Amino acid sequence: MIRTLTTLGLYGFVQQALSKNVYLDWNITWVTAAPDGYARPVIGINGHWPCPQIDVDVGDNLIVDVYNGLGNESTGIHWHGLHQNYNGYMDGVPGVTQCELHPNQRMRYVVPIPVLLDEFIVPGDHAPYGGLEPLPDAILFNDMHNTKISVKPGTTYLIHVVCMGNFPGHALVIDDHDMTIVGMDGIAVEPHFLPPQYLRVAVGQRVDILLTTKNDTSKNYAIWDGLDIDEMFVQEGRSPPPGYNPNGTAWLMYNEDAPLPPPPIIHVNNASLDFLDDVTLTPIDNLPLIDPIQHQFIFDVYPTTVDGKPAYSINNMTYNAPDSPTLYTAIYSDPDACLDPDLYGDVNPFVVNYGDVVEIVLNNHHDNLHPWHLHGHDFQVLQRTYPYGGFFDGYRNVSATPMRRDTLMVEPMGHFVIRFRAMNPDK
Ligand SMILES: [Cu+2]
Repeated sequence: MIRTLTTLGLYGFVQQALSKNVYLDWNITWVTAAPDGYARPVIGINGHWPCPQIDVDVGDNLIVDVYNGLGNESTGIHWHGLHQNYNGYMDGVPGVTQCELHPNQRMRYVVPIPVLLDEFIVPGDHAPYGGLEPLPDAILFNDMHNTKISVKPGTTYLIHVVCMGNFPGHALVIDDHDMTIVGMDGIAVEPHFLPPQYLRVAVGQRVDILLTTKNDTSKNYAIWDGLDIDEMFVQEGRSPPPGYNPNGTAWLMYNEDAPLPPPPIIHVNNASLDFLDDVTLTPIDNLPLIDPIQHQFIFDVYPTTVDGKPAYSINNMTYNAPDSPTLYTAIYSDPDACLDPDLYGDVNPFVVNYGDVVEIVLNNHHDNLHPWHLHGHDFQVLQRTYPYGGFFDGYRNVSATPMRRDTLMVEPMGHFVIRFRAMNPDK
């Protein structure tokens, strides 16, 4: 039986040092793991799961020789959060920035390590399914169940939260501790004191938090993580299976001898008001709104089906894999010809010039929320509606210094508007 997992990672910060080459040899294979007590096949590296930690310093070159030992799946390695500036062919997106890495094939990834707040890697995993998205069977903190995180009293910690599951999003509460948000998707933001709101993290998003521990070490505190029930059940029109537990618990440990308390009970009455609206944050660099724009692309996204299976369309087109990776088509064509959208085939291409300012308006005509991720760039978020906030009909109260990130959630039957300068071609 294949069970699915959804995970939250709390990861360390890379340190400044002299640059060096860091060489790794990875054999990607199926391994059997049972982090929640149920054995299942998972994708591992060199026979291990959890996958090995990579230790690098800012300025290093990470050089990874990857062998696909899966046998029955092609793959690619995406270094989520590393924007691969002028290095797009290392971005690991099969069919777009590279060919699929088929079983028994090898590829060397060379990845410069920039200054950043957080990042994680995603081995590409095709997960075909014949109906609604599979429900996660368990929540893992740092690849474990019932995770205990030891802390010292009276200490301020920088915590990196990474939502690395596939579906759905999460909410995170640390009982009786306040959190201050200082970064999102690697962008440092003006510190934002979280209470009374809760933190919501969509798939692929990263959040950096300061947390100051108590001086009293007599008690431990539960860390509560909840899967987004709206996204899984309410909006999908399905019921939870009997006994389904959408919550996971870990503990902040002050005292090994003290009991492990149950998680707090939280009540979310209004998803749009009780959760922090990340669009209201301000990047610490105060980058002004990028203006004027050279392109405005409007994406109307609808749920649909392909061969009877659920799918989504952008402007009436579902995803068509290009015949050859789009990046290769651009690199190997005549510099003038590569600006012609027809060159790329039936793949819904939007071609822009280097340095152009691009605005994307995304109207979500589905009554569920979805995270959207842009590779290779951070984008400014001009606006994002509450659930059922309607489709784009003009700008509303745009900040002069908009929030930036690389993964953004659009609410059901609502829209967002993002803007970025296209400054990341390949070499
Ligand atoms: Cu990514």
